[in-house]
Parts: sequence; structure tokens; C-alpha cells
Amino acid sequence: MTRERKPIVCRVCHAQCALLVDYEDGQPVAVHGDKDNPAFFGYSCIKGRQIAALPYLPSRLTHSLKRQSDGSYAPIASDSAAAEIADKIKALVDEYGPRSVALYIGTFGFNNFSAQGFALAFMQAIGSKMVFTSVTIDQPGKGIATGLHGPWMAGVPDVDEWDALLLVGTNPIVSMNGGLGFNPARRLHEAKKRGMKLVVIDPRETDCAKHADIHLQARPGEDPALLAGFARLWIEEGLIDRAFIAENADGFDALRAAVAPFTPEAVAARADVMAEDLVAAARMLGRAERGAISAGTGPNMSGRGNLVEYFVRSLTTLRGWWRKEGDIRRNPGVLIEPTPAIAASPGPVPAWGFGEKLRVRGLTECISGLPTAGLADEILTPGEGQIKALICLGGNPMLAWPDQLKTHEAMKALDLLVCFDPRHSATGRLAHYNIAVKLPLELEGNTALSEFIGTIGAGWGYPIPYAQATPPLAAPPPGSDVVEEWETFYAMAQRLGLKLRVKSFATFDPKRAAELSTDIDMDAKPSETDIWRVVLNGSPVPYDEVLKHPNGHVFERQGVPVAPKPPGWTGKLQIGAGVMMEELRQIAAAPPPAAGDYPLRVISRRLHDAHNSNWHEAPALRRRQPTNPAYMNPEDMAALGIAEGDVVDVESARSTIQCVAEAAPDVRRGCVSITHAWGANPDETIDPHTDGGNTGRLSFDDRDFDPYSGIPIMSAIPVRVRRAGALAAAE
Ligand SMILES: Nc1nc2c(c(=O)[nH]1)N[C@H]1C(S)=C(S)[C@@H](COP(=O)(O)OP(=O)(O)OC[C@H]3O[C@@H](n4cnc5c(=O)[nH]c(N)nc54)[C@H](O)[C@@H]3O)O[C@H]1N2
Ligand SMILES: Nc1nc2c(c(=O)[nH]1)N[C@H]1C(S)=C(S)[C@@H](COP(=O)(O)OP(=O)(O)OC[C@H]3O[C@@H](n4cnc5c(=O)[nH]c(N)nc54)[C@H](O)[C@@H]3O)O[C@H]1N2
Ligand code: SF4
Ligand SMILES: [Mo]
Repeated sequence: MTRERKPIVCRVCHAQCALLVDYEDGQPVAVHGDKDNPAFFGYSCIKGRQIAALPYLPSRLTHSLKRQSDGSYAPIASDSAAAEIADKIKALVDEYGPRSVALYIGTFGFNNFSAQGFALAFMQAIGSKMVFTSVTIDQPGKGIATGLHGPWMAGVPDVDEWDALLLVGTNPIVSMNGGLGFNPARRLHEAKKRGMKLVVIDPRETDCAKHADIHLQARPGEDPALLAGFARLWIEEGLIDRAFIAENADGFDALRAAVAPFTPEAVAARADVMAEDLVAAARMLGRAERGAISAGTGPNMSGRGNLVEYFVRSLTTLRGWWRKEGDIRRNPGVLIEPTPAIAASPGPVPAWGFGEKLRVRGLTECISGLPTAGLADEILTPGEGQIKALICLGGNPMLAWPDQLKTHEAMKALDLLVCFDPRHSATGRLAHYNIAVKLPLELEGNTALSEFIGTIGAGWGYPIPYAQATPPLAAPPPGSDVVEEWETFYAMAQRLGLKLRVKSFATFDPKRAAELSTDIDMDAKPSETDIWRVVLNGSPVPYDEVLKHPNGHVFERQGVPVAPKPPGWTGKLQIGAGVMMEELRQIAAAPPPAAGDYPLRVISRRLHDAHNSNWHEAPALRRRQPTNPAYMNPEDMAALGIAEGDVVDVESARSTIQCVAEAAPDVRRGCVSITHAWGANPDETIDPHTDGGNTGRLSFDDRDFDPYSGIPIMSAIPVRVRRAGALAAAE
């Protein structure tokens, strides 16, 4: 028997953990974390441990599919599919103009920069700017707040330097969403051991909240009031870095005036927490020498994400928690060149109102991209500029977008819908073509994405100059015809006689990125490694060097001391931005929300054993997570006459979904915690025990939406809940 152990960068989610696959006689027999890996220290999760099994699941597409006139699907050769799609795109561009063709980049369009690089180059080649991504239905407030507040070029200190951490509606132990870095449970454990204080604001007692020194189990959607309360108390008690603010920030007086109404008592009443706890949390954070704040999807989706993210930055500024002159940035970049380590901000940058305009709801491009929540209406609204074709790259609009009912109408209205997906997803079941793609086991992979997201904020990216690149471990199943996404875009461009110029992701500097772009040879098809060289052109360590380290490596690169602010520098952070202060005034003026017809709130969450809409059917995952339950506080269940395991109707003003009720004492009373991206299409039969319910169906995309990113309410959705059939029985 031959035994082999092969390393792979996991890309089953964005975290890119270092895994090892054990082979016996060429067959994968086990997948586990690599204990010797210097960034992940052996971490793996059950989802990642499926990496060697996924290519062989019955649900994996081994051939691309084309919809037939009777609505059924038949296999089509990948090159024929590329040719047919290219011809259809050309016909649409000729008749309606390039704007009629849109691209949607979902989760797995980010996990693979080569796919994204080619998709973007193809869109540029046909002349369409209609590029949408999942970012605007995720945490668009992060970009918008950075624009309003201004970026701090030197970034924030690393996890092991913090004395305190505030997590606002994020649960990185499960989600890997930043805040703690990679192998988050271990990093939190180490940080707590050295005395770091943890404050968590979350309506659920999350995995992170269980380790918190103070957990404010607040009413969802009240985060801006809570954070304003922190700011007010810090200012009142002098817990702010006056010198840093005077030197580096404008807008202090405006902020002080806007947070004045948010007294501990007023905030406690709104958010339904104890005023003493709020004060204790604010002081615990305010007395920490160095600290960090990270917010997640919950507060980004519950109505005022921009303001929450703005406070994440402004509170950091008030405490002077940014990396300062002389601090060492230990990771000068390996595959991605970070922003310059200078203790300064260029000042605010435009956050919306530029680029392509949507024809609906007055939405424009924003710093987080074109508003995806406006895309369904863009498709459905007739007239000049209407979108007729949508290319979905590793995303699943039918299960992930808000307003599933409208999304369904939109997908059905398209002249051309193409999904690049290894599975016949809910969106794929409405598509004209599904391109069957290769999976991570069959692809070269690397940690560029994790490094790229290192600029998002506290606890993102690697604190050390670490990178990993691994070759494909296995060929696709025998007899299959699966492609890398870029190959199809290449084939389509060839067919249409277009040239592709692919940008480098290795830098954030737009000028340098343009210089590092590469014209692709349209006659001789490049290799997979060639493509990565293009996509990471100009990386601090050449890609070929990283490829020599399939087990991952900490490169010998000197840390960079943060340089002082250059003389004559005028840029300053802005902590009193007018639009944000106006939102604070509106909140202060409005009473806390009344219960109304829909007294409960569906709050978003992640499940440990499921990732968005992906691979729920994998047997090892299904055993652990057969469906997406409605997790409810047992007291709410008792009050509503609901028993564990009952199917319940969760009804919003938009629609009703069915879920299996599960008692969860960790969920705040009044909240129903349900994860997204389950369920099926509106015209399909749905069994709540296996398919689950789709929370997107509960939301409107055109009510209570953010005017800049378009994100509507996707958490804290007002609902009522009753046992399924209870209404019929009562009548
Ligand atoms: N109500 C509510 N709605 C939400 C959220 C929420 O919390 N609440 N969360 C939002 C967030 S944060 C996000 S990011 C979006 C997610 O939005 P999307 O990215 O659109 O949704 P996913 O479910 O991640 O879709 C991923 C698709 O990629 C396919 N896939 C899996 N592996 C691969 C691969 O290797 N290559 C390719 N090409 N495809 C692959 C899967 O089969 C699946 O169809 O949903 C959003 N929707
Ligand atoms: N295992 C797993 N990991 C994932 C994913 C997955 O599906 N499964 N999805 C990936 C994706 S696409 C993303 S974007 C990241 C997201 O990563 P996170 O943002 O960390 O996602 P969650 O774990 O859902 O944490 C959101 C928290 O917000 C809370 N919450 C809901 N509404 C509110 C509110 O109004 N205020 C406050 N304060 N809290 C609120 C919820 O109770 C929940 O605990 O995770 C990624 N990682
Ligand atoms: S956390 Fe994500 S990257 Fe890490 S093993 Fe799990 S699925 Fe893979
Ligand atoms: Mo996300």
C-alpha cells in the first residue's frame, strides 16, 4: 500500500485553511488540519474536511447543462456552451447595447481571483460596466464608512497586541469573519489568557459571547444607539485620545453634539439592556490602551449598517487605536502589496454617486460596488438599458438575494442566464446554461484572497508574512467535462474576436494595478500557473517563489515600522460626517420601535456545519445540519404553543416561509434566529425538514433600503410566528 500526504489550501469557504489530504493507493482516506502550519496551527472544520469528497458527490455537475425547450436540462460540451453563450451575448450587445449584459460575482467568484479576473476582463472587452457582487448584500457599510471616515493607511494593530476587543453582531469563531484572525478560537483563547477583555453585542449568546467579559444581549437593530452611547460616555469621562484626535481628525464637535442624547438610560431603554452593563462595557473598552472593534453581517443587515461601521472607525479614532508612528507592521505582504505604512489618512473619499447609475430607486455605484439589491428591478424594468443577460459567477441569487419572490420573476425574465457552478443550484435550475466548473481539489490554489481581505479591518488577513500555494491534487472524475471559469471567458472572447486584459489583484493602488495588467495571448492558451502569474503580477514575493512552498511558509520579510506623517500632509479622518450625524439625530428623535403586527424579529446567523447555500447535501454535513431551523427562545415557544420540532409559519409583511422550530435558550426573547441561503425556488415543493426555509423570501428589496448601497433589511426582519396549520385549525 502506498501512503501519501498532500497539502491543499482549503477554499470551501473564504478562510483558506491549510489542510492535508491523506491518500492510500491514490484514494483520499482522510482530510485534516496541518498542525505544523504557522498560520492555522492545525485548524480545520467539517466543511473543509469534505474537500476531497465534494468532486464525487452525485450533486456535482460533471458536464455543463443547457436548458431545452421543454424546460429539462441536457449535457452540452463545454466548448459548445462557450460558443453558444458568446453568440447570444453578441446578439444582445448588438441589439440592446453592452449595458444589457450584467455579471454577478458571488462568494466563489471571490475565492478564485483567476475566475474573477477573467470575468471582469470579459465584461470590459464587451464594454459593459454592469458588474455586481455579493458585497452590497453582505457588509457594504464597511466600504461606505471607510469612505466617509477616511482610511488610516497604517491599519490597526494585530490581535496579540489588543487589550480589548468589541465584537458587534459577528461570530468569528464560527464564521471566520475577521475580528480574531485565522484559527479564531485559538487566537481568542490566547488573547484571553494574556488578559484581553472581550465585549460582545449580539441578540444571541454566540460562541464568542460565551467567552465575553460583558455580553450585551441587545435588541437587534439598536447597535447605532449603543455605539453612540459608548462614544458619549468616553467623551464625558475623558476616555479618549485627545492628542491623536487633535492631530488627525476633524468633526469632533459635531460628533459630541450628535451623541449627546444617547445617555446610558436612554440607550438602555432602546436596546433593552441594563444601563450598568452598558456603562461597564464602555469603561472596560475605554480604559484599554490598545483595542479593536469588528462588526459583522447582523448589524450590517438590520437597517443602519453604514452608521454601525462608521462607529467602528470613529470609536477607533476616539481611542487612538490605529497603528501609530514607529509601530511595526509585521506583515509587509507576500502575494498582496498592502497600503503604505504611514501614520496618516488621505481623508474621506467619495462613497457613492459615481460610476454607473441604476435606473431604479436613484441608486448609483457606491464604494462597495453596484447595488445588487437593485438588480432584480433593473432586469424587470423595461426600457433603454434594461438588463437582458446575467452571468452568475459562483453565486446563487435565488437563495441569497433579498426578496426571493421578485428575484424569481427577474431570473425568469432574462433572455440569457448563465451560472458557473459545480452544482445545479436553485438559480441554475432557472438558467439557460450551467457551466460545470472544477473544484478546489482539481485546481491550483493559494492564499491571495485571505491576504487581500487583510485591509478590511481588525483581525482580517495574516499578522505574519505567510502564504501558501498548492498544485491540483486530483484530476476531475473520469469522463467528465469540467472547466476552470477563466477558460470559458477565454473561449468566449476568442469566439468574438475580443482581446482580454486582465488586472493584477496584487496591489490596491489603481495606477499600479493598471500598469501591472496583462494582455492575454488570445492565440496560445495560457496554463493555469500562467494565469495566476498574471492575476498576482507584481506581488511582493513572486508567485513562483510562493509555489515552492506547498505546505505554506512564513517568508523572511522584514516588518515595516510605521512612518510618520509626511510634513505638510493635510488629509484628516472625519468623525462628524454630516450624513451620519443626521442619521443619529433621526434615531434620537424617533421612539424605540413598537411591537406592531409583526412582533418578532428574524435575525441572521451562520451555522457551523453549513456555508451559505453550498453543499448542504454532502452526507457528512447533512447528518449534522439536516435543515435550517428557526431557533427560538423556549419562553417564546411556550407562549406561542410551539414545541420542539414543530413546523412553524414565519410570516413577514412580504411572505411566509416554513421552518422547523428548535429551542435555543441562547436566543434573545423576541428574536428568531434563522440562517440564510436555504429553501428552494418559489415554484418548487419545499420540505422544511430537508430544504429549510429561505429568509430572503421574507424581505422586500425596495422598502427600508439603504440609499447608497441599496441593502434592504435582511436581519431584524419583523415577523410573526405560529405553528404551521394553526391558523387553519382555528378557523
Ligand atoms: N437574509 C439573509 N440573506 C443573506 C445573508 C444573510 O445573512 N441573511 N447573507 C448574505 C451574504 S453575507 C452573502 S455573501 C450572500 C451570498 O451570496 P451568493 O454568493 O450569491 O450565495 P452562495 O450561497 O454563497 O452561492 C455560492 C454558489 O457557488 C457555488 N459554488 C460552490 N463551490 C464553488 C466553486 O468552487 N466554484 C464555483 N464557481 N461555484 C461554486 C454553489 O454551488 C452556490 O450555488 O448571501 C446574502 N444573503
Ligand atoms: N460556518 C459558516 N461560516 C461562514 C458562512 C456560513 O454560512 N457558515 N458565511 C460566510 C459569509 S458569506 C459571511 S459574510 C461571514 C459573516 O460572518 P459574521 O458576520 O460573523 O456572521 P454570523 O456568524 O452570522 O454573525 C452575525 C451575528 O449577528 C447577530 N445579529 C443579527 N442581527 C443583529 C443586529 O441587529 N445587531 C447585532 N448586534 N447583532 C445581530 C446574529 O445573532 C449573529 O450572531 O461568514 C462567512 N463564514
Ligand atoms: S473554515 Fe473554511 S477554509 Fe477552513 S477548513 Fe473550514 S471550510 Fe475550509
Ligand atoms: Mo457574505
